[in-house]
Amino acid sequence: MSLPTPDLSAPVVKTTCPYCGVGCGVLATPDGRGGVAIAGDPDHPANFGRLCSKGSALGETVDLKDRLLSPTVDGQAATWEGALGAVAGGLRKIAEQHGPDAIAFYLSGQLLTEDYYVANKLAKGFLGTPHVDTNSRLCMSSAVAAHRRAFGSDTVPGCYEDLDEADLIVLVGSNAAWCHPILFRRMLDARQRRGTKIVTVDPRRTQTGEEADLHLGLEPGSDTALFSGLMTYLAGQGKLDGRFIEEHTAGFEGALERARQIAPDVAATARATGLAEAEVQAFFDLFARTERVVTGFSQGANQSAQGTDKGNAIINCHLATGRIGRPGMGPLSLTGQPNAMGGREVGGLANMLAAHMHFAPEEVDRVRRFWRAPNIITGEGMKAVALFEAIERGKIKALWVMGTNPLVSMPRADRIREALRSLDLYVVSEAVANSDSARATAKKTVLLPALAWGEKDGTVTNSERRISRQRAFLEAPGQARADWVIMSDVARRLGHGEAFAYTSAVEIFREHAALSGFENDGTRDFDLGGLSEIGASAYDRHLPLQWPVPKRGPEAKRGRARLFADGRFYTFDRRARFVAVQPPALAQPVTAERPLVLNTGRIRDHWHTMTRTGKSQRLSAHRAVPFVEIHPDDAARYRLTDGGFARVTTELGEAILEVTVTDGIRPGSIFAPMHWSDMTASHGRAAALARGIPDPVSGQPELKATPAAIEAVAYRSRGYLLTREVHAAPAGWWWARATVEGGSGLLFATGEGSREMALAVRGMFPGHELAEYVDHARGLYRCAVYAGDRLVAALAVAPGERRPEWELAKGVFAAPAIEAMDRRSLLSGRAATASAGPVICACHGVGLDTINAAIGAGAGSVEAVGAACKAGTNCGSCIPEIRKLLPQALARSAA
Ligand SMILES: Nc1nc2c(c(=O)[nH]1)N[C@H]1C(S)=C(S)[C@@H](COP(=O)(O)OP(=O)(O)OC[C@H]3O[C@@H](n4cnc5c(=O)[nH]c(N)nc54)[C@H](O)[C@@H]3O)O[C@H]1N2
Ligand SMILES: Nc1nc2c(c(=O)[nH]1)N[C@H]1C(S)=C(S)[C@@H](COP(=O)(O)OP(=O)(O)OC[C@H]3O[C@@H](n4cnc5c(=O)[nH]c(N)nc54)[C@H](O)[C@@H]3O)O[C@H]1N2
Ligand code: SF4
Ligand SMILES: [Mo]
Repeated sequence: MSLPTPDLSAPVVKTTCPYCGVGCGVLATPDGRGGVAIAGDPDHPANFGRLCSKGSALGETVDLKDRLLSPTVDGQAATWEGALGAVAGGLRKIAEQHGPDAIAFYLSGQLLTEDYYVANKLAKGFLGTPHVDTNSRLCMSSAVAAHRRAFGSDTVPGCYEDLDEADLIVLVGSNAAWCHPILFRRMLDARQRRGTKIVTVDPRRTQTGEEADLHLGLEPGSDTALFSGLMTYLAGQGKLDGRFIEEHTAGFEGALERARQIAPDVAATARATGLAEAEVQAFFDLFARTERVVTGFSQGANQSAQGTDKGNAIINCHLATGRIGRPGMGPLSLTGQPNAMGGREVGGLANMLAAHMHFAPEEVDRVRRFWRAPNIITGEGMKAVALFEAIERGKIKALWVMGTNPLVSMPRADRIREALRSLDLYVVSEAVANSDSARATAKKTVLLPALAWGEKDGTVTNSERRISRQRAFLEAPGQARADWVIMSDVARRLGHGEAFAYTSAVEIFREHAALSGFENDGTRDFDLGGLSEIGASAYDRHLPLQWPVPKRGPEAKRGRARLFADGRFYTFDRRARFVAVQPPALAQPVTAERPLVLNTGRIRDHWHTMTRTGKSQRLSAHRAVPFVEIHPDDAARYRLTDGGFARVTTELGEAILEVTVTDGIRPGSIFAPMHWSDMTASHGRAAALARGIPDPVSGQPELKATPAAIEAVAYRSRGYLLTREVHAAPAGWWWARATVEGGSGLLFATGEGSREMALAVRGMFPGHELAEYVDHARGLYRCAVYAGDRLVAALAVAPGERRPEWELAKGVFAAPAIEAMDRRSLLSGRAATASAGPVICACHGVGLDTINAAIGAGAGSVEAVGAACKAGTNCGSCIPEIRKLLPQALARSAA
């Protein structure tokens, strides 16, 4: 078939950031040579021109290095004909032999709505397998379940403008300063403009907590006690909205009674959450006396064995005060992925059918008729955790993974890798060739090259139900194809050509919109009926629009910012439901053997498994190695030192991580980022250590609280190696890889001394000129490798206690030509000029030492620091860190 060709004549293309659920508008200006200049879109209502560090660095991630550019079958290059034949043939055979429900799809909130729609339709209507789930199970499914229990539908009631108009913003289990940076800036703006108070609820004091007016560092997993206590308190203080409860809700009495049992008063709440009474009292007072409250919640709530109850405990407090659907108030689920919402809209979760419809017989029949589906499914499929367990048991014979990297991001990932081997067919649609999941193998393994951001066309929906366009501005590279094109081709080979005869994304969008409006008449929240006849040029010009967009009525063209202002919900009696929640309990208590609670999550500048942000040297500078955060008391107990190494062990395996000692974490807890994989580190896959016990309602696995043990690990030497091309680390090293300007950097630790290292290095670069500094008595070795005048590698080895500082060498390595002075400083390890220190501001590459120097020289505010050294003046993601440095540096210079 002929593929849609992007219009490359327009110099500036309006598109949407492919990272978080804020959904910022991006202006992309391709340079015609495969590169692109990136700016924020001033007209986009999610960001009004701003971009965070990740969005700003998008231009550094579009090169074709590491890309999967042609199909492969069992590791051998294949034609599309061959690869698609293998997929279609395999699926047909497995369906015939074992039934269609031996086939599973594992999709992603990073697919475009059009891709997602086609996957869902193919699996649930035509192949006839219900086993379609997505990484959104690990991400948003508890919020979905909480919405459905409370509202009868998966509806986000409010919008971003509510943050501008709130007087109190409560953030529960959200590190928005790092994970939703542009929304967080909006919250800080509200504070500046109208004095909005910000409260954070998180066992860790993150950068978000640092910025908050009140930080509640509660015990892991105790959120239902906090919000039960709040409900009890609001009732006791006469702060409930009796009329709203009476007219628009059901189940209040039971929920309040349960809340009173869990947390009868402030003191009991404090005990159950490990907070001080005064903190609890301050929060309750603030909530009680402030009408305009938005409660944002994210993974500290969702990724929990009580995730759904946490969501409902929050929603209960909003329903009880009638603070929903009106400007400046409401619960607001902060979605993670760029199209977490779009996936829910098409029905990508195993417990949904399509277009926010489930499995009532009339819904199944409606979807069947609309699709003219020969094999419509009639009930729910397995959710992610159960689905991968079914692979282990041999029940699933074929798995198609699309747009996600489960061998890094699924709990129990090491077990899953083993299980995949026994699959008869394992298909991976990927943009990169070397992701951990693309390198796994089964009896038959097919890799299909997918178009990536900038090359593909379609829509995404952000946290506030706003549908925006992603537009292509680069040529399709190699043989890569859009995911929907690939799937439609497979459908055709299976004899379903007519139902998948799409020739462009807009045709799919129209069908998706039409299904949402089909026999709807206001009975379902999700309705894009008004867009079901959108023409190709209107779709191309499509402006960001918030659903519902029904066919008739005032919202037909404009969409709608808020729902539920009329107090009418999507339950059968149109009343919202209070939910009686469970008292807090961790899914797995800690034991003497595993006494710590392992919490996992994100850092500022990396996205998930780093297949994209890992390409950017700017984004790799902020945190270059996988690490574990631990409280000073625990560090002392386990004899760990800041900057040293620790082995973190759970029942699932182990990781070796650099230790960060911080009082931002509670004693008894440790935190490790989820980002490092086998691609980027030797022992850094912290995400795989999670046990992932699912929430009983949503099936979302617990990823924030796995019992763990920790112990110190000592290496004799540590060092760095900078090379022009990626250099494989010798077996036996601990290593982490980061992209640096001009090449690739390896930070390593080994059991060898400087003497052995010197010998090894000489063998690594035969035929090159080596300049060395050797001091084996002190365990030091430094070496610069030249090819003529060109610096091709630089290495330093030092005793194992601390990582040798590499900022200076990185600076020399980045320079196009090397000066004599630089040659000397590479070997001496001392800068000819002052070093900038570790990078704080990724956009302008400003280091810690530079910022401290600016403060020392009199810059007394974030703005003054920006004026002095540019730090924090582009995306602002580092402003919280700069603000934290201010008092420290001022105190130092005063002393
Ligand atoms: N930089 C960056 N931004 C991202 C992403 C990324 O990879 N990198 N990913 C995106 C995606 S898909 C998602 S889902 C979002 C996630 O965004 P967030 O949910 O903000 O991020 P996390 O770091 O996963 O977890 C948030 C916080 O939950 C806290 N927490 C742990 N246990 C508990 C608990 O029991 N109660 C409470 N109240 N809090 C707890 C953790 O300490 C952590 O600070 O970020 C999105 N944005
Ligand atoms: N322990 C622990 N585990 C976690 C979490 C946690 O907090 N702790 N968070 C969970 C959450 S919230 C999430 S969202 C997941 C995220 O985890 P994943 O979804 O596994 O992470 P990504 O790295 O975003 O994977 C996306 C993959 O799709 C590929 N890709 C990019 N563009 C395209 C495209 O257009 N088409 C196709 N077919 N492929 C493409 C990328 O190269 C990449 O390999 O991790 C979950 N796992
Ligand atoms: S906040 Fe950052 S990562 Fe999220 S959409 Fe905006 S620019 Fe992209
Ligand atoms: Mo997520």
